[in-house]
Amino acid sequence: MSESEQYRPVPYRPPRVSPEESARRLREEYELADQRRTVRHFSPDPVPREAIEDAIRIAGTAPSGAHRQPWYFVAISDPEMKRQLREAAEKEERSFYDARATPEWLEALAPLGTDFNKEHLTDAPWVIVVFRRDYELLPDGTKLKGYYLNESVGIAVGFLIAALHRAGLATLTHTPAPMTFLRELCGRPANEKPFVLMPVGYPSEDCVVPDLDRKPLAEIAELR
Ligand code: IYR
Repeated sequence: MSESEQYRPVPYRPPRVSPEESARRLREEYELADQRRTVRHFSPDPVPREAIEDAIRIAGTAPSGAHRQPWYFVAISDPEMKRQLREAAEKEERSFYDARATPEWLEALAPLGTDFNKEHLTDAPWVIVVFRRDYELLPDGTKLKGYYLNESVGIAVGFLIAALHRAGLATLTHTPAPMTFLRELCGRPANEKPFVLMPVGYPSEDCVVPDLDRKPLAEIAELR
């Protein structure tokens, strides 16, 4: 895609879904969505690479600013790479929990039971590192800027989480801070910034999650 391309619309005729069928699908989708929990205790059971590829393909269907598709996914199953990832992430997290986090932040995290220990990074069969691509470098050296980068990549990650959940796979949305080490570890170029780290797998047999409530509709929305 070069910047000088013109608008050339093509027909779009998705099959119309009846209101009844819509209602049924939405109820079903909510039941499923409400069963999803962020998991911090993973089984080492393998997940086929095709599942990861298919889920990333779904993430790549997300809408994006100016359709620049400003994302790149690195899925890691190599044990040595996961070990290095864990080591680097734990180094950052230790300084976060011991020094950088404000008391208010630590208080907010207390009910989640998180700490610097990131065993999920080596336990989970896959860790997906999502990068935000700030600009495309065209073969002639010109930079093609991305737009609404965080919004676009955030939506793609949402698609990814939902697709994996639907496939019976658990995820953890992990954003070690700072994440700069990920770019080097994954050998990615300077136009890409680490956005999120996502262990993927099955919950371990002894997996526990915090006892959380979700806000009811009336607290998160109003319809006028
Ligand atoms: N990045 C740290 C801390 C952390 C921050 C938030 I906000 C969370 O919802 C969970 C954890 C960590 O991964 O432990």
